[in-house]
Amino acid sequence: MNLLFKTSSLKATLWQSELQRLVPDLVIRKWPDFGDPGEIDLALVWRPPHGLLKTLPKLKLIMSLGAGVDHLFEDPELPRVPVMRLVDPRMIGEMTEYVTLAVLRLHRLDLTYLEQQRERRWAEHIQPVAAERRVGVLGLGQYGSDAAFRLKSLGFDVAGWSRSPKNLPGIACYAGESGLAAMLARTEILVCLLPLTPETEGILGAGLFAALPRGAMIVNVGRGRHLVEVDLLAALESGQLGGAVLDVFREEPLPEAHPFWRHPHILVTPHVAAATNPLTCAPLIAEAIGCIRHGRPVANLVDPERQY
Ligand code: NDP
Ligand code: OXD
Repeated sequence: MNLLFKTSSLKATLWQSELQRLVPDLVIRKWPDFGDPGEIDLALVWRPPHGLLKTLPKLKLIMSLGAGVDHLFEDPELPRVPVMRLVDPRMIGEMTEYVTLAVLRLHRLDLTYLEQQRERRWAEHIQPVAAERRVGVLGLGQYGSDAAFRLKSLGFDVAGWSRSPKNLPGIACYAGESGLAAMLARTEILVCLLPLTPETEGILGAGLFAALPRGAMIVNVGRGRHLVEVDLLAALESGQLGGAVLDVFREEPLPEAHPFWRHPHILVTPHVAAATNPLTCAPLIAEAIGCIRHGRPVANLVDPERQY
């Protein structure tokens, strides 16, 4: 089988050696010089150029080099070929670490104390305990539910929102349009772990911020296009929002002149919440290739209608 491989990862060499070790007869064709498009059976890609995948007539499976698949569905010429995403427990654990740290930092007023330290100002603020802090998680899928359970185990008062109704022990679950307003009204720290789809793009905007209690804080680890950046700046300016931890951005890398870099109430990380790891993800790819070879159903296929 011939695999088209396109990545910008620093771990490309490790990816290739792991795939070759697990599937010795796999022919890995690295983009952009991948030879005859007519020979490609499988694609393992991150942000392929629009129109590339439709030039592969024998393509049987598109595999995302990440959990998200928005980088595939944004191609207007994406062929009607099954799309698989990575569901890796290691990545989920990393994300939960990131979200826990971000929520704890906001909960413990870290941004305020960092600002005070810069100004050498000694001032104490009232500190609620976790049980008195209401956290809301947008998206209760692989990542959102794991993060919600961990936050709950730390004592936070946790709610979550999804498209379909859920029943997760210890988590107040809300669903659909009507559920969103109810969850926002009780949320002091909001975590976005939604996939980016036409329905969720721009969800973190002025309307949503206004539905949160005054001074609420947000963590965005979904995608940059969930957030309306000017609305965040306005909400921080007016005091409607008290702070934000952001890992994903409309433009990545975040441009040097972007106001988020220097904003005293924003913490920026460079899209590192959960990194794709060749040692744990290559076995998932090898398993999918085995399924294609033997006509078995592939796990973690994406619904093309929902786009996640
Ligand atoms: P899943 O597909 O497992 O879960 C998605 C969740 O979002 C589901 O609960 C789903 O509801 C809910 N959802 C989707 N659309 C809507 C909607 N319109 N209204 C309400 N709820 C909705 O995704 P994952 O948890 O695996 O991943 C989530 C995202 O995390 C990825 O798509 C990616 O963008 C991001 N990510 C970011 C990383 C980083 O490093 N920053 C790393 C990895 C992922 P339902 O359950 O009802 O279907
Ligand atoms: C992913 C990501 O989707 O790293 O896996 O953002």
